[in-house]
Amino acid sequence: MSTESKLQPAVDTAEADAAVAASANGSSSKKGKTPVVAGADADDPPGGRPATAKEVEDIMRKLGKMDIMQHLNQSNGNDQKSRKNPKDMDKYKFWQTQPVTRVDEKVESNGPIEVDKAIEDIRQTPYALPKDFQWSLIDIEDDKEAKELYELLSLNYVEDDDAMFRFDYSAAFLKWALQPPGWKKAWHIGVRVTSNNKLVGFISGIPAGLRVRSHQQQLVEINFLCVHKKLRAKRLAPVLIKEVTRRVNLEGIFQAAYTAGVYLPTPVATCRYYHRSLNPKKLVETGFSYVPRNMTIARMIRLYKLPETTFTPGLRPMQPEDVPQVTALLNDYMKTFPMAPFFSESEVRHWLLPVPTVVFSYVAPDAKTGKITDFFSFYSLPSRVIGNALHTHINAAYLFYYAPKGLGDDKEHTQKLLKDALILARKEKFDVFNCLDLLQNQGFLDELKFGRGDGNLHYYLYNYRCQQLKPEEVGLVLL
Ligand code: MYA
Repeated sequence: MSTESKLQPAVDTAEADAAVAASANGSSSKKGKTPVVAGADADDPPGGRPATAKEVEDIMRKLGKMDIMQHLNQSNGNDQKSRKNPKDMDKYKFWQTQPVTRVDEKVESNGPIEVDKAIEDIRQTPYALPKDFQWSLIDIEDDKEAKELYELLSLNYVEDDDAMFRFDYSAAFLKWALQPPGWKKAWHIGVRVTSNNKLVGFISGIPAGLRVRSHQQQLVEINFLCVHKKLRAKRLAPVLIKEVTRRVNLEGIFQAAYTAGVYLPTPVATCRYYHRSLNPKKLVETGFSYVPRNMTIARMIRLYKLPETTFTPGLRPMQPEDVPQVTALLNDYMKTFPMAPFFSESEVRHWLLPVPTVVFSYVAPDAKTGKITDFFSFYSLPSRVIGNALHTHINAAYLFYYAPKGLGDDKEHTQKLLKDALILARKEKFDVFNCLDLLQNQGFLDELKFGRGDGNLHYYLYNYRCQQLKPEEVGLVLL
């Protein structure tokens, strides 16, 4: 995962006002659809009716329209423009030298851009760093080094466009994220200042299996690229990327997948973040979300209130003996998406068995057969709130992999399952539940009162040409 997003602010227009007013008055413009009345939750306080799902949908849709207007207004050459939009290919000094799809290229077929190199043709020595810096592999099993990496990222990693929030991956999370089956220390690459040994740069690769349409293969997922704030714009990032590429190539791998908030040549898909408030008061206090006009905080609290108990019979935390069934269920579900990972049992054991404070996974068995029919997971990625007097962090849960009964063919069933994920996340004291518009997520975003975020997440493939995919064709979820 590589972009910070917060709830999109409403633009102050008559249309948005009307939408919010409709919700606040309880008036509805719905026609024909079965209303899922949020106010039906038994524990909803008396004295005000929360908006129906359709009303919320209308508000969200209208706010979505505002989003397009905001982006049009933004493209007047401000600082963010070159990061958010494509440049001419010859302006990408580094990326134009790499085997990636060009921004102006019309992709007719899918496949590698460059043929695999023979091992003896791969550079054997590390790329040169600027004077005063040296390479240093990070031993993520060592608590002291994991803490050094945590500190680099917690002060220098991804922020939202307004520099209000910064991802704060915990050290326990980083250990989990960097040590799946087949992980290699050689792919956890740090840069230190030679004189004082301070860690100032990092990039990582982990092994993974990915299928793109009918083709499947092993590749690497690249993540946690970071350069200390004081060393930005000095072309260190291209050196880190070339070094990880060299080290991955030495293991006979020539393709990679990665995500970023910035626009690079050239996304295979562009997804959007969505946020479901669980603790609206705190989110408003931190500036993550806002109180729309004609809405009050009390009303927002009612709007986002969740039941105390889950709906799905038998829902329980995933256990080691569930691994074979979850692997089969998840792989079957993943096959329904044109770009999706495939998992071995040991990968499912690593990625999906619960890890306290890091990843939360639940399964639901069929009442008669005991066979697992449903599964979902979410992970914990707090964001540091920059310069807020009341709060230091927002506790965010991110939807990870899931597999609903019947491969998601019953939309209402999937909605209920994901509502259970919200209920459990709230019980774990998360403030917000985030997800992208990939997988079948678009089928529950409105009904479960998610709001559109202000961040895009672009998906990229290295050395693999691929016709563009829609968000709902993406099954890959990166951390
Ligand atoms: S995405 C998360 C990235 N990290 C952050 O956003 C944290 C905060 N930012 C920083 O730490 C720095 O700004 C970074 C850039 C390090 C991002 N991915 O050194 P520079 C290009 C790829 O002067 P800096 C994640 O982790 C930029 O277009 N390239 O810039 C996935 C320009 O190239 P060009 C990026 O700001 C990473 C050049 O770098 C990114 O000091 C996947 C400028 O370098 C970016 N996010 O440092 C990496 N941002 O001139 C690719 C900027 O061409 C993996 N740039 O425009 C590729 C596959 C490798 C393995 C292959 C195996 C086969």
